[in-house]
Amino acid sequence: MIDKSSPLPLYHQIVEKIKKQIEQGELMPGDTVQSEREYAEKYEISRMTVRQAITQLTNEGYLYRLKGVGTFVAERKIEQPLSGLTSFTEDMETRGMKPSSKIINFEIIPASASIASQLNMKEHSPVYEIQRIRLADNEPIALEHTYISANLVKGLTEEIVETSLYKYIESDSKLTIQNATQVIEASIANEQEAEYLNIKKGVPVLLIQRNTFLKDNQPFEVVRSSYRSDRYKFMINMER
Ligand code: 16G
Repeated sequence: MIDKSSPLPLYHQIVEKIKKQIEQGELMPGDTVQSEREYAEKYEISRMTVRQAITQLTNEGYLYRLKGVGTFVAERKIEQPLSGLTSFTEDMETRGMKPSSKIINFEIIPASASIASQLNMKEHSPVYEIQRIRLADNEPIALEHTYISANLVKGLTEEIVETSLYKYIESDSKLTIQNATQVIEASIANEQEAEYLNIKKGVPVLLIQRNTFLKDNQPFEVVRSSYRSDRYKFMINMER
């Protein structure tokens, strides 16, 4: 119930109540939430207070609004820890989700000056250029644009990159993936991202660039990925 004598603001109590209903599965992804008027009547509070709560839940990604249709419970975001150098396949399997990939492009091309310098190779050396949509439980989560040094990683095929690139590199190629640097920026979906990720053009996406190294600091991979910001968030533990 709502406790009007509590020092906690009323809108905050509504926020907590709806969050609890979502966490306990009483409200499921895709469910419609009650209208402002219904909540206001139920709890005998003003519609303004309800609106404030719904706005906060929308901003936090728990709910989403469809103009003229209603307010719905959003899918839960995948929370990705930023510790440990893991692959998409490993990340999804750890959560009990089924990873898969759709290949948009797979070819060997001569490296551009920028890619060559990041991969520590001569310009025009051969690199695999791979574009994949990464899916979790058949839902598109990220669009990855990968360059792999073809001098270091040999024998890659389209079939292999439909599953796990890292597994192939470590198990079949017997190379050791050691470390990576990763930069995360905010961006907005362009036409291609919108189409492949099943989102609207112009909505926020998380842009990630990973440069990955084998042992002895040999760069083998440059990846630019766009992650759906409505389905993905990053988490980091900090110590002091
Ligand atoms: C992750 C990596 C990507 C790597 C891929 C390998 C990020 C931002 N990117 O998606 O750099 O190429 O895993 O996944 O984490 P795979 O082994 O499943 O092909």
